[in-house]
Amino acid sequence: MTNAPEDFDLEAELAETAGWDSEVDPEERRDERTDQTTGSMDLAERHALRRVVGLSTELEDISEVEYRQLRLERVVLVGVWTEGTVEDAENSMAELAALAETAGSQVLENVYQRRDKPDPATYIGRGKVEGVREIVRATGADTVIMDGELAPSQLRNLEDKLKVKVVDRTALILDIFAQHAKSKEGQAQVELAQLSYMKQRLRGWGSSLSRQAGGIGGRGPGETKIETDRRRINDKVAKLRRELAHMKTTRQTKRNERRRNSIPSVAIAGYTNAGKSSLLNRLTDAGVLVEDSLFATLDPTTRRTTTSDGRIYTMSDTVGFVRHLPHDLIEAFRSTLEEVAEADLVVHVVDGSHPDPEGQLSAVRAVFADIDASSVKELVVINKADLADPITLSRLRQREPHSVVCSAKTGEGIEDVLAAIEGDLPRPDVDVRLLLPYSRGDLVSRIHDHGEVLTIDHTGDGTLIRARVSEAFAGELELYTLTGTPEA
Ligand SMILES: Nc1nc2c(ncn2[C@@H]2O[C@H](COP(=O)(O)OP(=O)(O)OP(=O)(O)O)[C@@H](O)[C@H]2O)c(=O)[nH]1
Ligand SMILES: [Mg+2]
Repeated sequence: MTNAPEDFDLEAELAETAGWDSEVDPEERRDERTDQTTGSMDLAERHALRRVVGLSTELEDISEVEYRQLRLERVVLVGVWTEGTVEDAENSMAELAALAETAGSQVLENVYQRRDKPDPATYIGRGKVEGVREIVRATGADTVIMDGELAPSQLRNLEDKLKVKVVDRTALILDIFAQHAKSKEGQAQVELAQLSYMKQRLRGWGSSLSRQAGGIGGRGPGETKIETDRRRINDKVAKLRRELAHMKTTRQTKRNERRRNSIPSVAIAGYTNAGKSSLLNRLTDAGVLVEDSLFATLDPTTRRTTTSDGRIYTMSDTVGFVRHLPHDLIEAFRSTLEEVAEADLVVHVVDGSHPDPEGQLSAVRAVFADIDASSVKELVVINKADLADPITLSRLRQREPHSVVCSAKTGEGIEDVLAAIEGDLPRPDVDVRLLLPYSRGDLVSRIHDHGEVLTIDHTGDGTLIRARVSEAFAGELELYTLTGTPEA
């Protein structure tokens, strides 16, 4: 157990870092210069952050193992900015603030540091840790949230120095998912992701607990406990996987049913808060929850709808994506995300009023690649046209030739979206000429629902129809198919 890569010797590490406070980090010196020129630590700007009061976010004990509860109330956000422009860094911090607020925390301060790469021991520069400590003390924050996925050792070192709870962006996203999952399947998926995250970090939490008990290096009993915890987590993971596999079968059955009837499916996907649920509501009167919050939707909703010529297809809303979506979550949500991979068309919604819509498009496509959905036909819907800058809209239109602009809020462009979706749906492609007896009204309505009716005549012998239908359906209709040259 102690040989696991993430396990390192805490005592040795602490001894090694004992002198840090008096050392000046070389990164740090340059950092201070950068700060002066960019004004990135500008106090006024930091205070400009919206403050949201209330709502503690105590995670329920999601497993029987001893689990570090996330109670994020008064938080300080800390980022490391390694590449890109100042604007990119600020967008990233603004997104972290939105995530923190969605989780129910009050953001007190927001600081980031320019570095070539995160410090292996403390993520931010060693000298900067003291600065953050000052901020924590001055604001009375109880938690520091780091903008990234940190190694357990980094979290532990930071907690040791900052004397408050330190969580990373991944834990924060998992926490939001845990709060928002409603369906049984969604809850099981989040729990699975949380367990995988925890499992890799048991040692980290463990040392904090043992510190409370007074023995920093107190391995003996602690180790045994971690062993048991790990085993219990493994058992729980196995149980959840079995349950999820069962739920997947149920969904697969429904999907097969749709496929048998050749009902085309459209998946609405995109960055979180882009307006996916609003668009589904606009297009189908779905009545799905819309909220100005990140990851408002976790459980996919599917609605049946029809094209202007009456063919049935389905449209589903899906969980939103975000930059660096935690890998544990993608894994856990894989079966839900398969809906996107198996759709006939992906409607990729992007928020045209966001400061970096291109960044959102590529973050979403990175997830598409991860879930093998890159080959599905994609229609880009540039939403929030009512708020967006026209220059941004035309830039996006140019970059994404297969796109439409709309506002799910005002309804502007919605007709164009519908037309574009219809144009992209697979079309039934077998021409048939049928004479159906009047007793088979059911078949006539199925042809209306799933095929394209070209002509229809009610004759003395029955309903005479020329239509285009799918190959499978054409097979079913064989008995009534007329051969020979159609009469005029
Ligand atoms: N101004 C404006 N606001 C919009 C538009 N579309 C959606 N919104 C708002 O954007 C916010 C997010 O909308 P949702 O439809 O919940 O977004 P989503 O993509 O489903 O978000 P998640 O489920 O959280 O990933 C809500 O406050 C909506 O009212 C639009 O066209 N214009
Ligand atoms: Mg939604």
